[in-house]
Amino acid sequence: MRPNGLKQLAAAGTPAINAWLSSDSTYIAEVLGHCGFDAVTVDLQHGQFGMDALPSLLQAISATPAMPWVRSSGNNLAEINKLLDMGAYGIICPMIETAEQAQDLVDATRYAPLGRRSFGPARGLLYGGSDYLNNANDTILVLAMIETPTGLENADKILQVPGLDGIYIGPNDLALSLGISPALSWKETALAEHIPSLIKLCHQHNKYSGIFCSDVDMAADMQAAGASLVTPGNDVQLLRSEASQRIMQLKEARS
Ligand code: 3PY
Ligand code: MG
Repeated sequence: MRPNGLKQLAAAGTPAINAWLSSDSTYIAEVLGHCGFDAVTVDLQHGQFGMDALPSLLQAISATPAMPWVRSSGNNLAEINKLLDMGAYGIICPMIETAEQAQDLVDATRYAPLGRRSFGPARGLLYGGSDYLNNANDTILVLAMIETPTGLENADKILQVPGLDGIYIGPNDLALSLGISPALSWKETALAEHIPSLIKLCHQHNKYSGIFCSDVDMAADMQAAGASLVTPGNDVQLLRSEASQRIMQLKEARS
């Protein structure tokens, strides 16, 4: 089976850099995949598109060196089975709060005996290779999002669920649910304590830690804190930030 580059990076202790696709443009998906990101994650939770957009987005990412990942819209076995069958090599599942919910996620993503994933890998076979069935459980990365106080409280138990590779921290929902404005810098809030503790906990359990970052400075801090994977903003944030920067530069050059 095609190896999962993200697992190889983690084994070497090298942090991965992940792109986040909130639009349904196959062109943008392909461009991001050629930029040097290790993975491109299609956001089915907040992206403004439905499941029908997924096959072409995953095909576009598969035409690049980046690994095709998806954030599912929820912890739903039928949806997650389909995403894997379409060739997703990583699943990030939002709002996991308990070990039982993490077990449901494992059930949806792993073939028996680890889980209850149904057989029908379709495009997974084309992208992964003919030995997909025997190697999918060990190759595909599965991350549970920790983004609520209950998830935070249960993180230790969640990380002990067999078949789960690790967690992906959602700092915006975590801030919101802790009564903190997501507009504040994480460094000025209780997140400054919670986020590094979560990453440390993953190291203690030898598990994977990913995190969404609002900007490149936060992503650099998270790399330094030992995160396995950082997402330095989504596609639209990258576009806005570069466009604003160029406009500002041209306006300043006038004076
Ligand atoms: C969060 O920060 O809550 C996220 O879900 C990031 O996408
Ligand atoms: Mg969230």
